[in-house]
Amino acid sequence: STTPVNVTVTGAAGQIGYALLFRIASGQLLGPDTPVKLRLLEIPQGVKAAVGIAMELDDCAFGLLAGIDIFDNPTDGFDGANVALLVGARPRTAGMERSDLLTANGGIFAPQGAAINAGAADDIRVLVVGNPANTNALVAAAHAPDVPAERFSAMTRLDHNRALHQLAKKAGADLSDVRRLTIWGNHSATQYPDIFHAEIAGRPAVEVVADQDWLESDFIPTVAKRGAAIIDARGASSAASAANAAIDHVHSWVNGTPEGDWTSAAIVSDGSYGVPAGLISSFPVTSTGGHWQIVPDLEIDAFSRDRIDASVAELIDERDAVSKLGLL
Ligand code: NAX
Repeated sequence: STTPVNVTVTGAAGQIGYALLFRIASGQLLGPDTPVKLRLLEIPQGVKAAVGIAMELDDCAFGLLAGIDIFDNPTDGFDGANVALLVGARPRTAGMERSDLLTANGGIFAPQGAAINAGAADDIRVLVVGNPANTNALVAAAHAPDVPAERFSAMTRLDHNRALHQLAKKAGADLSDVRRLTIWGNHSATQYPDIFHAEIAGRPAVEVVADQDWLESDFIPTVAKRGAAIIDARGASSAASAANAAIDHVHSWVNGTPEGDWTSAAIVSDGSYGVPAGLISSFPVTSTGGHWQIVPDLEIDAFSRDRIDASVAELIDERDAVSKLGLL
């Protein structure tokens, strides 16, 4: 179809925004046959920089870019949106208590959810990137009662991609041979990257690697703490890799996941795997027809159970905290 898809990006003038917008406009989000209209949402102080990015987008002469509009309020920013990438958030600053962080982000994601409810297109799909991503998605979804909860998701695809690389490197395998990895739980240091169902060139990953010590003391902490390692090395948080993961997430959601494989995304729980229904938690997921499905019936051993439970406990804590703050 030649009708452009409206893609709203919040935090458009930030570092992830800068890495993301050019890839969306070049067709990597929705494919080479789908024109896009960008709706850039910033806070008033970010608008001038967003105008500059729009100038650069114009200067790329992307054939698929059907228009760019810039907004400083969510009501206009989400009007008619088909896809919304919620990147802008309030970062944790030194000395900030968790309740301060959740309150500040509630002040962003509650009105954005309400604006999505009021004005987004019927097929709206929302990806929350801004941290704390799972709980921000929960808050946004709670303020959009007319939008099915399954249309709200939070990003663990960067964690998934980080895990893919680490496992392929350890096994000396091609990335394309690694399948069925899973990130469970929260996009935080408690996340659990699970290789017990993973395969490398068709063989169980745990047989190929067969190194429990590596799994516990290297793989899991390396994946979970990769964000901090990037900040340490680069002096700035992950941006291009985060943008890449956001592209991957939406592309998988809209265009489907390959037969025989799955990916990871934080989506609303239906109670699967002991994750309380309604929480937005990362699961192994496939997508067909534009809908995520949680991969069913995986066996979870005691080692995995403990780690999934720990991350889910953190999500329950965050949910209870935003609930107490009146944000749900
Ligand atoms: P930046 O600080 O570079 O950019 C954030 C932008 O958001 C700024 O331009 C700011 O003006 C804008 N903004 C703030 N409040 C807004 C609002 N209410 N409406 C619209 N725009 C608003 O941060 P950046 O490095 O781009 O990171 C953005 C978010 O992604 C952060 O919350 C960060 O923690 C999170 N990340 C999430 C990841 C994930 O895997 N889920 C990984 C990367 C990243 O750490």
